[in-house]
Amino acid sequence: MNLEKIMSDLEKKHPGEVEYLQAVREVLESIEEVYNENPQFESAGILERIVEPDRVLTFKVPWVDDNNKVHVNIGYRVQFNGAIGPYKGGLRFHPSVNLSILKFLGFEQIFKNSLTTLPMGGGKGGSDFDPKGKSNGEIMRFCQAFMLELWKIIGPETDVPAGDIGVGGREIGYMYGMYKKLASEHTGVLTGKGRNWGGSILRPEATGFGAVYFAQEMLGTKGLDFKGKTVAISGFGNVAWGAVTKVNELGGKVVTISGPDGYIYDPDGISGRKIDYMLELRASNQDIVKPYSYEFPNAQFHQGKRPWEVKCDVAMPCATQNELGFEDAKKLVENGVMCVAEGANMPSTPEAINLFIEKKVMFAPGKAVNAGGVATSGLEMTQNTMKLSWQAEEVDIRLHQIMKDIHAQCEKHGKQADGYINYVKGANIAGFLKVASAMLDQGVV
Ligand code: NDP
Ligand code: 2IT
Repeated sequence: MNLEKIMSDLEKKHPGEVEYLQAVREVLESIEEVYNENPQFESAGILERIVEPDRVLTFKVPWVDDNNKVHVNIGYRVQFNGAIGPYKGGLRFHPSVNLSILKFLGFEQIFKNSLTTLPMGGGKGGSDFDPKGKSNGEIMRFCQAFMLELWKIIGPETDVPAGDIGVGGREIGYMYGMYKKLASEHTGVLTGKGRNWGGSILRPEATGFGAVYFAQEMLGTKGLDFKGKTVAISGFGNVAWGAVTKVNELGGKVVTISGPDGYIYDPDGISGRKIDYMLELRASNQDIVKPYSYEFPNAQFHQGKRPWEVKCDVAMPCATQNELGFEDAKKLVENGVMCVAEGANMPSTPEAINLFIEKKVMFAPGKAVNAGGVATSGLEMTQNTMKLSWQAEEVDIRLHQIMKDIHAQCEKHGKQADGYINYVKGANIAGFLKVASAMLDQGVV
């Protein structure tokens, strides 16, 4: 593999798409060795084919606000790779959304979905729509206008979107309603549905729960667990909420959450009613965490800062991409962090990851750690196909087992001679091998 040549060709074709190029480089660096050991990959052009999306749909989303003003947003769906199953991946509504971000997320999703052991290809979509401060009616009209275009290319056996930043149960409901009306069918075309109309009971918690199950496996390799551990978490959205809940259940103490305005340090631990309060904060649609410090006076708000300066045993970035840089990683290492598990997608920069690996801190990437969300989406698809609804315990047992299996795959492909597990390498190699072998079986298509 001529990595630098592939990267420079890609850069020429996709100038300025920094997040996408960052995600591709990480995977290529990890798989270089196995790729070179298997010349059949090279002769089938696996790399050249896997780094380009199968197709990208871009569309206009016009909608009318409460004051009758017309707005136009851009909608996207990136169908990246369908070798092992229908395209599957979330929809992100955030003003920062662009093609580079959706291509990085869609590319990551290929390997993440492969790791889940379920038959799902990789995709991602979304819009630069900003849900912040919008009324319920505006959110509904936007979701309907978005689906008016998207429905043409999705389907339960073709492409199955779900939530991501800015898209939760409410948005999935509005989009599903419009799809059902247009397609005249009630099928599992989206996941994250309400539990009364085909949704999986544990889907809202699944990403955070799964992330903590994965971190538990990481700690387990050293004979440790969450009991008595201090945990720093970023974000206060869907993933952070599930993670905070599960860490508490397992006996750990979560001392931080964060928003774009700064972070909260709560030395007493974020538990009980405080976790419910996180949901209330989110529901306020303002996306700021500062009010937590008024509600719980022992907690301190640190304006414009990130939680990584706090002393902790375990760090779980659960907000967004590139939110943990080299300086943050340095502080975490200086403060004795033992385990970093990414709940978000690509939250650590390459420089931060390299430092963790160099210092032999246990570090695992989002595509392994947060795969419980899409895995539970896969279980929702299975239930929809069977027209059955499983109890929470059944879903939780399966989710937990899938996270253990993903950990075992990472260990198998990432364990070094000195015993250190390079989860980045392990996750990328395991995820890649399955997709690449499916692509070989199916010919050049
Ligand atoms: P949510 O929308 O529920 O929460 C994300 C929140 O984090 C937003 O309110 C956003 O605020 C805030 N945020 C954005 N940037 C930062 C930042 N730099 N520091 C702190 N907070 C920030 O999203 P999710 O919880 O669903 O997603 C979080 C991450 O997890 C994303 O990377 C997503 O891709 C990933 N993920 C989500 C899954 C899911 O099932 N939902 C599954 C797997 C991964 P603002 O809008 O103001 O920027
Ligand atoms: O990044 C992700 O894995 C998600 N946002 C969830 C995707 C899904 O299809 O459930």
